Formats: sequence, structure tokens, C-alpha cells
Amino acid sequence: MAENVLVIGAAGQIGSELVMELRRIYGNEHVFATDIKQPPADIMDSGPFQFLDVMDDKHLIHFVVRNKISQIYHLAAVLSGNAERLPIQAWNINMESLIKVLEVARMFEEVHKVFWPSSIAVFGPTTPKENTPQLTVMEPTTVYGISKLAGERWCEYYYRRYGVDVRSIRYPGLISYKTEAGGGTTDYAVEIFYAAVKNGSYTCFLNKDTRLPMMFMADAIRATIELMEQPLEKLSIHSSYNVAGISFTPDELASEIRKHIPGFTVNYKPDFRQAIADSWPHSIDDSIARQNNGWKHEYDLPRMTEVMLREIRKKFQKN
Ligand code: AKB
Repeated sequence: MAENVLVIGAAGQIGSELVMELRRIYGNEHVFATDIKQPPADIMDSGPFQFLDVMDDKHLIHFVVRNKISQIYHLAAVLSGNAERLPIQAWNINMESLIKVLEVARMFEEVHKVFWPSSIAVFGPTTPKENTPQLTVMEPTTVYGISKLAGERWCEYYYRRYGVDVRSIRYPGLISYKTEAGGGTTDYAVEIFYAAVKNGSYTCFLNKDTRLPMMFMADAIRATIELMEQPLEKLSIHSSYNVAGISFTPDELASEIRKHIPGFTVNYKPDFRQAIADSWPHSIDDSIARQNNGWKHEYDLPRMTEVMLREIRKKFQKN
């Protein structure tokens, strides 16, 4: 039987790229993009889109039943920076929406697979910073991290108690050119490319030597699809997998950009997001994902920088 895939949060940074890849795999008509805001034109033009607020569980259930949904990708979330501005609202949105999706998967056995993104934000200041292991101390100090850690526990609970096949990745900072991120701590690594192309200068909200784990979006999409395609028996983690890409500092990224734009300058004006970044790992040990899923990232810093600058220049030429 054909798979019918529901993507919640299709207009976001991950969703806007994942929907197109899922449509390539399952067929345009079988991938239902939903969000509370309108996604990019290619998503609107290539297959079904509907406004759906995941907090409205009646609408969610109706949608799942009417469209015979068999897989759900629940990508909607309030990211780390925005969550610190409105902690209780962020907690409610991040947690309640996940529980609603898990409940739908528990109630309707036609929904046989769920994907939910976790984050490196599940780690905190007491976690080992270098090559952070899959299983380690986890004492997040941000509301976003607390919600992601609790979410991981709920995912594993639904798997063990009800057999819900829910899969997850602890994404590092994601770097992409199609849709900008919104409200995260790693967003500087996207903003910097736009500023470099547009103005030749950037004011960074993190210190120059703040090292964080990052990943180019093409790698993140591949990691997600590869995890979802694995037979369940091959998976040993039912909370969320560590996956690693590249780690760099704002200063290292700026130097790489300078190889293409020699006059590029960066000022450093750290704000409240510095404390969030300081609580996160520098690099991630993803050996379990490598063993279970054959995971390996492809984009290093030079390759990612080249693609980002090329694609962002094309965007500005069009406008
Ligand atoms: C954020 O910065 O909040 C996100 C994340 C690392 O989960 N990009």
C-alpha cells in the first residue's frame, strides 16, 4: 500500500527541504505539507498543502483519518532563543504538540512511523563538551533543551509502552539557504552568509571562539531519510540519535567566507544567546548512528561555504 506522509511544520527550515525530498521518494500527491504559515512556492505548487495547527488535535485527527496518513514528521517547534523569551508558552507548544502526535500514532495503527526532531540542546553545562557521547550526563539549562529532553523520554516511553515506532535525531545547528531558521542560537551561521553577500559585514551575537556542532541541510535531510528507512530491528536507540557534521567557531566560519569575499568583516556583540551556546557541546560522538544507520556526513566547512555563497548570490540576483 502507498505511504501517505504528513509533514507538520512544512514551512520551516527543515520542513521546506524535507517535503520536497519526501515527495521525490513517495510521490507528490502522497506527501501532505501542513503549517500555520504558507510554505515556499515549490511546496505549494508540487503537491497538497493545508493550514493545520498541531495544537488543534480534533483537526489533526480528522486530517490523519481523511488522508489515510501512514507516517508523520512533526517538525513544528519553538527554538532555543525564542523559547527563552517566552518559556512557558514554548514549553506548552513543544510538549503538547509532541504528545498530541504520539497519541494519534497510538490511537491509529495505520500511522506506523513518526519522526520528531530533538537537538544538541538536550545537553547542558555538566555534559562532556568534546565528542559528547550518546549516553551521558544531561542537565539542560534552557527551556528548549528541557522540552527536547522530556520529549525524548516521551518518545521512548511510547515506543516501549505502546509500540509506537517513533524515530528521532539530535540535530546540531542546521545551515541552509532555502528557508532561514528562526529564533535559534545557531542561526548566526545562516545569517552570516546573507550578511556577507549583501553587506560584506556582519554583527555576530556569539563570541568569535564559540565552537558548536553544525550540519549542512543536505546532510541533515539525508540523515533523516536514512534513519526513517532503516528496519526497526536495526535501531538500538529509541530516544534520539546523536549525529555529527562539522564543528566550527564564528571566527573560523568568517575566515572561510573571507576566502570567497576577501573584505568581509565581523563584529562580535554577544547577547543572551551566548549563555545558551556556552551550555552546549563543542562536538558530538555519533558512533552509534554510524553503526546502526551507516551514517556519515558529506559536507565539510569549505564545501558547505561554497554552496551557501553560490546559492545565496543566486537568490539576490533573482530579486
Ligand atoms: C537552536 O539553535 O535552537 C537550534 C538547535 C541547535 O536545536 N538550531
